[in-house]
Amino acid sequence: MMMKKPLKTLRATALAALQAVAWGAALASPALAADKIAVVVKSLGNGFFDAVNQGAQEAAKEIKNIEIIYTGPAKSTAEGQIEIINALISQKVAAIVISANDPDALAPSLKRAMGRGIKVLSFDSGVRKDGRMMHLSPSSNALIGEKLVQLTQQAIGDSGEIAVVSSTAQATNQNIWIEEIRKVLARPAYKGLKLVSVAYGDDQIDKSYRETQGLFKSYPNLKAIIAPTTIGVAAAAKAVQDEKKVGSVYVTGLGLPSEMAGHVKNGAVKSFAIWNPIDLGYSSIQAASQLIAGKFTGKPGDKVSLGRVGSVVLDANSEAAMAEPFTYDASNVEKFAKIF
Ligand code: RAM
Repeated sequence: MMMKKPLKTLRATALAALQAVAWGAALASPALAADKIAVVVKSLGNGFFDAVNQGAQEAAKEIKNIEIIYTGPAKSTAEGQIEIINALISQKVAAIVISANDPDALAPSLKRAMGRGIKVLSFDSGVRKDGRMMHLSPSSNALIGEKLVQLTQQAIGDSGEIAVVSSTAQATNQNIWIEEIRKVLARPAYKGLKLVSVAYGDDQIDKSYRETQGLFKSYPNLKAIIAPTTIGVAAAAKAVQDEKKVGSVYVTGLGLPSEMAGHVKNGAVKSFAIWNPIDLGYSSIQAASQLIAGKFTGKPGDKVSLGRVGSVVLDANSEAAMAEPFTYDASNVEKFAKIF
């Protein structure tokens, strides 16, 4: 005679089986346990950061088990970024990778994030030392300053008035680069180049354009504009073209080949520079994932692998630079315009 299993036992067996399936699924599909890494940019709608996001997604695909939350305020302000950071703390992301609109203003909320176990890394535009675990610069600041002054001299020769069209007045990266530009201009070799003004376009196309027009009015002898911002450099070049100043005012700076190819063609720009923004996004996520995994903590001397980009060692300020800036002109801009 067959013994019937009591109903209770049957239920328990079925439950156990279901649980085993659920655990099996959890083990088999790591997507369930994906670490969330938030990439907080200065502002949305900037082609430079779109390229950074592309690289971040590439890294996430390669590392696996990572979900990128790409976010940023509508305008490049610290207040907008602080709101986002606070929301990310509540969401319990594993890491925040941020390009800062202000080195100091973000530090308190990022410290709070770190206090909750969130790994914080600044990239592109830094947060002051106590507000992040490490900073990844795209390139050596001194090298960027030097390159931009060299390109200016190549465009206009040894003398003339020059102006800077920057992003926001608090941007960590642009302010450091402007300082480096000033240092290079102080050298005897550049004594004929005179920096007459620094204008702020806030990484908005229309404001950068209007600020450039203002410079033309205030400085009728202006010969060059250096814009160490991808938005500013494209807007300044457009103003030069529209105001029929091609040939009398030259624009250089840090630009995206895809946004600058037309300006190189029409002569407003002879050459400009930039590093690979896709690689910068990729490298930042590589570094963040190792912080999450506890492979390093952000101490001076720590070695950080940047995946296919190579590796860097953190300096005394827990900072490192990714690569050298690359120069673009009529000979190569079209080719790179297809990439970023
Ligand atoms: C703008 C941003 C960014 C900077 C580039 C060069 O897109 O200000 O921070 O690195 O330009």
